Amino acid sequence: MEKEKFTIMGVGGAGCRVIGTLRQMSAAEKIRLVAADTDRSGLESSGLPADRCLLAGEMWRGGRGCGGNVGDGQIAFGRARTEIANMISGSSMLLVSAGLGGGTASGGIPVVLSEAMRLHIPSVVLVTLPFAHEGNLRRRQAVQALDEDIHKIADAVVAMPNDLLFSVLPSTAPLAEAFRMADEQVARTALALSELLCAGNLLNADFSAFSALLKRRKSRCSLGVGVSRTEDGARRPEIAFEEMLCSPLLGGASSLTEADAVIFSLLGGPELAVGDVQAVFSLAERYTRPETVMLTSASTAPEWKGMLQFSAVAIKFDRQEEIAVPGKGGSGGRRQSEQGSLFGDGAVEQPALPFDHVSKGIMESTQKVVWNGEDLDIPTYIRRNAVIDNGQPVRKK
Ligand SMILES: Nc1nc2c(ncn2[C@@H]2O[C@H](COP(=O)(O)OP(=O)(O)OP(=O)(O)O)[C@@H](O)[C@H]2O)c(=O)[nH]1
Ligand SMILES: [Mg+2]
Repeated sequence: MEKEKFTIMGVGGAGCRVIGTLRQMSAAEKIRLVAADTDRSGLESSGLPADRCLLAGEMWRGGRGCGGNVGDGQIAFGRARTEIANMISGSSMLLVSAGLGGGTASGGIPVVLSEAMRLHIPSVVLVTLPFAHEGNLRRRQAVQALDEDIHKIADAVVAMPNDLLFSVLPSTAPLAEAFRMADEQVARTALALSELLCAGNLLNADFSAFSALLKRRKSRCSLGVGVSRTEDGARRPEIAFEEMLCSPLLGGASSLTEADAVIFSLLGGPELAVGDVQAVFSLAERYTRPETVMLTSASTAPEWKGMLQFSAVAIKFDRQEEIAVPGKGGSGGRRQSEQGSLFGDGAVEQPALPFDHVSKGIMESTQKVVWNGEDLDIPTYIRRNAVIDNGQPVRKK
């Protein structure tokens, strides 16, 4: 995959700021950066030229944002499907970055993803979840957008709680400082993921393996990024690794040691030596358990000259979660039956029919009909996470 065809889209205020941060990194020069917001000032903070920006719902929202209203974000983006499709068409992969909890990103991202799906563009979502002190409404909106829409359409989702920042920041740290740190970490991770997924790298992660790890709905992610430079001399790999371990969105070394899966990615200039690769990955192995699933990638590019960046996305699975099947369309989750005891001894597996949520069709761009916190346009069996079986329990041998 050519890097020029890898598109990173920032959605909403936080997403646009991540794009602004990426623009200042020379290593992001070859990636196509675009931004979409309902707020004109958000797009300005991306620093992108007008032809790379989409001001959704301009006539109706007046370029002032959605003020935390998810329904407005949904409608504004729903009415801009053609523009969204034009922005992403021709991409070989799309990474969408945002902070969930407000109106624009929580409502708009599912629309962007459904357009990507229609155009057969694989999508990866990299989002932060609101700080606890932002209140329950923002948290609920973020979780609802993730669980009810984003996880069902995206090929891979990395969602990190902003609260992890407090593992390294004192509680008296100004909020602006915390957000600046988050922007930098998310931008660096977006860069690492784009390198990880571009072909032609030294070690290249297989997208279906990547997607299988990150498609599970109830996984918790955290991420660490460390950078070292030529001036650090022979200890470059160790310094990058140590910085990654202290990274604000990682949540400490225990996030690695307790992870079920970790995606490691090493980026460097043409001078990257075999010894550097060995040194950094052997350190990584020391901090993971033998049973941890590891996906690794190492790549070099001229624009990384003199720099070494090591990043980790640590994933902890929810034990109750379905076992994901790799690949687009997912061909349906397959869930170990929790009802096995109905058939005696718990020695029963219940096959699930491959039903996937694809889209709400014409309901996608309309205001949600919500009752008791449930979106009634979504079929009940999806809302309730029901496993639809073929009526044929299979006995385990
Ligand atoms: N990384 C980062 N996160 C931010 C920043 N500002 C806000 N956030 C987080 O992102 C969440 C969503 O905020 P915004 O991006 O402003 O929301 P939006 O998607 O633009 O939606 P509306 O403003 O309601 O239209 C917040 O709840 C915060 O947790 C920022 O400057 N950087
Ligand atoms: Mg906003």
